Amino acid sequence: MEGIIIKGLGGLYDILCDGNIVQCRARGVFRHENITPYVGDRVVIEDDCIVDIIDRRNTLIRPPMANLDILFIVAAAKKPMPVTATLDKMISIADHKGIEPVVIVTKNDLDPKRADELKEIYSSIGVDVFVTDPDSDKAELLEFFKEKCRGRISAFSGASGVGKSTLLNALFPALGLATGDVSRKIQRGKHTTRHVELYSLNDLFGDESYNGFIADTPGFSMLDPTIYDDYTVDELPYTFREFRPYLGECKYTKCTHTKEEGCAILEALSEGKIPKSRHESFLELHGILKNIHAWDKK
Ligand SMILES: Nc1nc2c(ncn2[C@@H]2O[C@H](COP(=O)(O)OP(=O)(O)OP(=O)(O)O)[C@@H](O)[C@H]2O)c(=O)[nH]1
Ligand SMILES: [Mg+2]
Ligand SMILES: [Zn+2]
Repeated sequence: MEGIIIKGLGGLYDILCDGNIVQCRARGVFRHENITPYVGDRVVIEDDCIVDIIDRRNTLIRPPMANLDILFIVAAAKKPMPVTATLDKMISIADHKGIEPVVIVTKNDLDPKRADELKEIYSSIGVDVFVTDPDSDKAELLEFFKEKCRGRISAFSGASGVGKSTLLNALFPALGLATGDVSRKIQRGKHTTRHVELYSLNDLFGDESYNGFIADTPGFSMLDPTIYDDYTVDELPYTFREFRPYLGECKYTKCTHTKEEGCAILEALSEGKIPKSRHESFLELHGILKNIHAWDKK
């Protein structure tokens, strides 16, 4: 039988199989081969055991998921403070893996000016952006789900406390997800959501032909270093979508787009065609990836 993993906790997996949920363990061979089944994996099961993982389209380390089509990158306008470097890392990783990034800015009520700035930055690079707060009209976002998420796997991801579960509840009240506070002193979420779980949009929309899933995921702490699994410093510029028109236009073919004269990216930056915060994130990622690369070569 074939199914899709909708939840995995402590080595026990919930697999949606012909409309039923079957609990399975993974066959030992996966452990020996160091392969972890992920939520989103399509799997073959036999006797309550996962015996095969069907070829994945992609995997993410954070959130740990397979076969993602759309990544909703959620940031709060305030509380916790938005970190554009984190958003940019996530967009870079999503773009590299063929996952469509969509930005959602929550808590517009707390800082509408910052929410606007974020909307401006990400709209300007061609990413869909939604701005929300508890009183905002969710019809446009629901419409987006109905149009874009049919037959697809999508996930809400972002720092702890930005309001991922709160927004999912507002969109789909039947979910009834637990939500938590943001600590006043350190302005960080309390890691309320503890596991990745896929929810069937068939159930949520009451449409058996819909065939899509949305996941809530645990928020990460903002200090977490991002783990890079599969791209190098040379590929990095291509994962910044607004850089692409300028790549190949620099004076030096080995231009790193960090400080060289005659750099087309730096020129576009100075002309305001590339948002400043995006290039700052690029520099940060460049610094990290350069060192990983050097380390790998040793
Ligand atoms: N003012 C305001 N508060 C919000 C908004 N959205 C969420 N919150 C509050 O933010 C806090 C955290 O919300 P959660 O939905 O638990 O956040 P989360 O992103 O799911 O957090 P983790 O599960 O820890 O990753 C709760 O107290 C929510 O009520 C918003 O738009 N405006
Ligand atoms: Mg949550
Ligand atoms: Zn350059």
